[in-house]
Amino acid sequence: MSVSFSQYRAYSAALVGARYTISTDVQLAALTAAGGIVERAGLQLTDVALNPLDARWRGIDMIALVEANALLPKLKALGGSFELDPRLTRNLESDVRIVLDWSNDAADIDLWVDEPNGERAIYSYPRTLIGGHLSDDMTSGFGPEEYFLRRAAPGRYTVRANVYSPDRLDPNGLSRVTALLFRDWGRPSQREESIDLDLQRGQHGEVRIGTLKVGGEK
Ligand SMILES: [Ca+2]
Repeated sequence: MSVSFSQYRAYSAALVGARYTISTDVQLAALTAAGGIVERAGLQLTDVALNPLDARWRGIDMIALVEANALLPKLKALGGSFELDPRLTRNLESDVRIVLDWSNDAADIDLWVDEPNGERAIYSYPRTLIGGHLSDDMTSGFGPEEYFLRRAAPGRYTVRANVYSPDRLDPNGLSRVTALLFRDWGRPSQREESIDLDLQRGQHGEVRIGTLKVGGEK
């Protein structure tokens, strides 16, 4: 496979490693090891942010930058740090962040988010009136695609995946899409829900993944 594939795997592994480490109730004795994992993850994400991959991975640099910025304070809390160019250090916290990726190379799946006011964030309309921002449309590879909304209006946000190229799904088995739904991204109060959805052979069109509620409801 190409270099960009291995870079994507490094990106993906970095995220999984960092997420596992941070979500684990780390004991004092394990802090150093945990910090090392998060530090490596931060360096890998920074590398992806600074060295854009080929056209298959359009937009992954910005998504990696968002992840790297969120890792830095967590690593500092573990007693470590990693170098992040000051020009890339930003306050990228947000009320809502949604990330979609999928298990098959060369598949085109699209993240759609329906907002409370009836607008849909979609590749053809990536910037919505309330400030929703969809990352670049990935038309091959494994994703990710990201929806980012700094200040969310109250209401329901419905997350959908649109299977655009079903012929490229694995004909011999299931293909899986994974959505991560974050509230309070990059803040101490951050929380997330992970939703996996299996796609059948030949399945195409839109499929509802889940709903994220903001304000007014528990
Ligand atoms: Ca896509």
